[in-house]
Amino acid sequence: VRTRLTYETRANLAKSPLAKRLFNLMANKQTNLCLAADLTKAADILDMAEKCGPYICLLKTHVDIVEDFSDSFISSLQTLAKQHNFVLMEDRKFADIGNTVSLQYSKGIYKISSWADLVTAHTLPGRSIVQGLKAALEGEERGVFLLAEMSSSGNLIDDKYKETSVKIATEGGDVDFVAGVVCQSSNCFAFPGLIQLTPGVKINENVDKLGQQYQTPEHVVKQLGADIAVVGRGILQASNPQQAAINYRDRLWAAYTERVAK
Ligand code: 5IU
Repeated sequence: VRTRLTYETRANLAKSPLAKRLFNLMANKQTNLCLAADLTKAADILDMAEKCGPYICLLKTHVDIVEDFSDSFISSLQTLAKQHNFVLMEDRKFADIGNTVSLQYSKGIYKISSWADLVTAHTLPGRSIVQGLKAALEGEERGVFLLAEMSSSGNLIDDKYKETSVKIATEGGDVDFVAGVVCQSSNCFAFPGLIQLTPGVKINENVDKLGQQYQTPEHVVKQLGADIAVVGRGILQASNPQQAAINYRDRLWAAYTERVAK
């Protein structure tokens, strides 16, 4: 089973160069924590990235919520990513036809493909979404995480949608672009070269007021099969975000080492 294999082993099985890089980074830096930097001021995101950078493998943005977005914000973020050795993911959740997502990925104000190592996409439009995203690239090393499940209560995804999403991630000519799957269960996919990203992680809380459902770090890694756990408000709203990041990192990493030791 993929969840019993180490990140080092899985790096060697990955078809996506980005997945390989991220698996190796996680193993070397000893962290499987992703910070969801859902803040609306550029300076606040950079401040969080600075404080939490040493403890995360991935920093996830929603760039369209940043009120003072600028090119210098992006270059500062890239500098921090290099300095602290983490990867950048724009959680754009692309969901349109190939031609449109190609434009949304590379054009407009955000020019996402120019800076985001990874992006997320819905599989609803079919595999043409992967082709569309790939078509926007000009040789940059990039990857996509495809959504196969969501953490929100009452979401419309059923088993068939989940299975077909995983097929898109694992079959066909574009699998070298698919770095992983966003999902909530260890039986979601079998191929060990893909990374499972799992949001909905918080200590001391089960839900928020808008449909989010939370699990503990230990549960998502050991029971749900998460390779990388996404934590947003659990860190952002803590009285000491850096200490919270250390705490989440420690618990997530311990859960991973127990998982692969069994
Ligand atoms: N996110 C989810 N659930 C999902 C997917 C993405 O929460 O199923 I796909 C995103 C939304 C937010 C982050 O950016 O992960 C979770 O933030 P909190 O830890 O603050 O709930």
